[in-house]
Amino acid sequence: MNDQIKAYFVSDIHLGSVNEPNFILFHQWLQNLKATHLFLMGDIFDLWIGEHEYFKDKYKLIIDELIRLAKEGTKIHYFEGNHDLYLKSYWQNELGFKVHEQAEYFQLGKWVIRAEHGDQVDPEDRGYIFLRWFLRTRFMRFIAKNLPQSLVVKIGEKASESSRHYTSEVKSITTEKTREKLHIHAEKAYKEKAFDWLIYGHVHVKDEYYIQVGDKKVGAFNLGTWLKEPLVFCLEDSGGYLSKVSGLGTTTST
Ligand SMILES: [Mn+2]
Repeated sequence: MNDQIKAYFVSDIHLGSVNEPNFILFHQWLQNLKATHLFLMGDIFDLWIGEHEYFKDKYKLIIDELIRLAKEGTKIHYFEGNHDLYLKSYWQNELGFKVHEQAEYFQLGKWVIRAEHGDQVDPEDRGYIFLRWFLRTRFMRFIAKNLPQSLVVKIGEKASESSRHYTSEVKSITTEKTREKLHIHAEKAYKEKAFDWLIYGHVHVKDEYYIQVGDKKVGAFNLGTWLKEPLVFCLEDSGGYLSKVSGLGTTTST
């Protein structure tokens, strides 16, 4: 075992049924993955709420691969998105992965990483900020845990659908505006606490931005969404890059 890092970041896959091309692609990619770290950056599943059996059954193939990877030494982190919520009880307490609800910093080799889902990027999005707070109240956690599973799935699917419409609507009208907001967020976050890489998703807009700091450049990369293009971010000691996932788990530089 050497000290070299090979960390992968994926976001906004929005996995639905097991027959979907992206499900098969992601599953194959996991089967072939060799990584020191895997960061699931949120909205991996189009819907996952709490620890209901429905989700564990539906996504068993994916979970089995993640368990295998963890056993073989890959450190797995899962950031909650707005389609996958209340993950701690199952994903952290039972499976042993690290679950995060907001931005976190990591030291990976020589790099300092800031990672976050990205749903807190837009301070003007007051409707969503309220919803995010509301969904994480004790009351809503209680509801999600104690309602019958079939009802949780039904309500969740409706909410997931409107959230996806909301996201794509807000973002498609204003891709340029979205990019602007991402860049403002990156600059602001850097001033609060320095990092070498900022990795996020949520807005469904692939973006590679560099903050100029003296004579060095700091990367702020948005992973976009697998609904448009199956991208992963790979970080090694030599640097980081976005790469496209194609069949049989191979990745190619973009
Ligand atoms: Mn999201």
